[in-house]
Amino acid sequence: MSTLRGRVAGLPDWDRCAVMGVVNVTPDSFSDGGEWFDTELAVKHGLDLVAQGADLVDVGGESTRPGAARVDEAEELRRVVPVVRELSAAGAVVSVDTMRASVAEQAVAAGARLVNDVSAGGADPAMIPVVAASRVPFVVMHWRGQSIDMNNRAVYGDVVREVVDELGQSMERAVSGGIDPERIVIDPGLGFAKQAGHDLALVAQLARLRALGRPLLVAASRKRFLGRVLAGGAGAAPPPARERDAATAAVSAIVAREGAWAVRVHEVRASADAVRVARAVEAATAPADDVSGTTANATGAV
Ligand code: PMM
Repeated sequence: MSTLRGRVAGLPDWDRCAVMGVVNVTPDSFSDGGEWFDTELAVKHGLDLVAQGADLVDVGGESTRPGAARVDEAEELRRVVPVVRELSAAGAVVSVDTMRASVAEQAVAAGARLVNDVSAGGADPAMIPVVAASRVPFVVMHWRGQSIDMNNRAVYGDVVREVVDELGQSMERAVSGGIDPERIVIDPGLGFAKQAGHDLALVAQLARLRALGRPLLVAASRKRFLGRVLAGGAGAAPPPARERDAATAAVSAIVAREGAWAVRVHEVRASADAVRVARAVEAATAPADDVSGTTANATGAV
């Protein structure tokens, strides 16, 4: 199955779906706004996520929630770089969540091993050359423009086909800009210029994104579509973002089983369990794999 997940040059091979824990060094993220808006607290939170089972820690200093305005460059650097430096020094595999080439460049200099740009290089023309020169892996996410008005762009005929086509174009732009294709990760961009039905269709048909031939990152954590699902009836109020973690872990199990390379989540523990269960089920399904320890225990109890 690891052939399904694929490998990303320059990063460890986790032999199961990896878990990327989120550290938002922001006062205003939709999911955990303000909680880690301090270098020391953010570093401690990142280390806690690693202790809970995060394989990577994604550090971001700019909220991308629908309607969010941009943060200025100096402020983003101030938020992100010290946290990346300290987490990297402590041995964490750190990714930087930024749309700015200058932030990506300084974060890589501070130890970041992956650049996660929700705009796939679309927001800053210097991003692709910087990533190509630094030879770190790059997340190419499906994006149709800045958060301030992205909901107006949530218009699709066949959402999966259009996301695959547009991701393919973004990948081509990255590769022709010098990024090694073996270092590219793709991401359907759940919630970015998408309504709940679009997000669900992308999760349901994740296998169609494999046509792009690169490992898949899925970031469903606490997003609006889960709020819609949990609300039940039309017009009912969705639970707050923080009450969507069990639903997030359910998505982690589903997409891990579908061959996702990684899930990006705020609450790590449950998704770390979910991807391990998915891996054990996968091993039990493939007779050639080693299933020792995943079947009945020594007493025969199940
Ligand atoms: N979503 C958010 C932020 N960064 N990065 C990737 N690759 N994919 C996503 O879907 C994504 C992202 C949304 O904000 P959050 O940090 O509060 O989840």
